[in-house]
Amino acid sequence: MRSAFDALGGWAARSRLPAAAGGVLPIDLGADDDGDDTPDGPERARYRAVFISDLHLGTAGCQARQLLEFLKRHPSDTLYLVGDIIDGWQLRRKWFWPQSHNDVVQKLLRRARKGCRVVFVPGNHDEFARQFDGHQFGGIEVSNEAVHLTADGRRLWVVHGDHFDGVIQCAKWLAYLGDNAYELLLRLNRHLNSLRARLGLPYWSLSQYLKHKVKKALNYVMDFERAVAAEARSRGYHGVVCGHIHRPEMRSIDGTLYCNDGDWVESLSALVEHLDGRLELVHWAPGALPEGIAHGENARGQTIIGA
Ligand SMILES: [Mn+2]
Repeated sequence: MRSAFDALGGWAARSRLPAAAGGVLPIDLGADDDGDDTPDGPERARYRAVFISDLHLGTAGCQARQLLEFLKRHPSDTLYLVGDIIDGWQLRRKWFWPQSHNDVVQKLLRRARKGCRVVFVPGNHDEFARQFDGHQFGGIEVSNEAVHLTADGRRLWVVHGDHFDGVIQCAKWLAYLGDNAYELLLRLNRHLNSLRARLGLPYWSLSQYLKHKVKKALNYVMDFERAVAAEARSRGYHGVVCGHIHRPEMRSIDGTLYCNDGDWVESLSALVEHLDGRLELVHWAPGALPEGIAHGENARGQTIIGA
């Protein structure tokens, strides 16, 4: 459901929010030591590139601790932050900034300081950053769209993806719902699953259930994927890396590689490029879940690697 709400949120933001909020980022730049002893320098990198998006820092749904664990174990030469990193919309409504979210931001800045090239491609929830296209913050490059060249010579267009909402008609009915509805849904889902855990039942994702049940949402996803791949193809790229719809995917669409790195609200997924240029979608096992819940598959039935 995030996808569709998010999508419509994009329209809402463009229509009613000022383009440049101009707010000060709630980042504490104080401590340098995040307790991670693993050097992030290129000499120790296990991955050529890592792509993550839709962290939604500043919302209760963000799985910041899981993300920190993932980042510690996935050093890379280049790290792409493919949008919706800090949720400016939610922060404007209600201030929510726990220590773990601050730790993520510090970790990203630290990684940039240690020699990792960090590229931030803003999304619709952090569109305030789009005005800083071409600038740098603490070593993090801001770029409204980027091009990644893989080790095997493929040119990938890196973009958040919200600009494709406008060309997709199927999701218009969702305009009547909003971000708050999604937050409520996630909270409901958490309570439901803590109850299910106590009853010894496996994790069950309400929003994933709805996503699969609501045909229009599915149509939206398909249309989104095709639209993004088609645009990448028309621009002459071999493929595209995006986020936005919170649905991890890597497949060829009419000969163009479509990669969606997922999100850190539910999917806990990332796209990685190995040193030889091979791309892989990785699913982080939610280590914080109680015993007996993570059975090697995540909520979408995909095999988990990592952890
Ligand atoms: Mn988005």
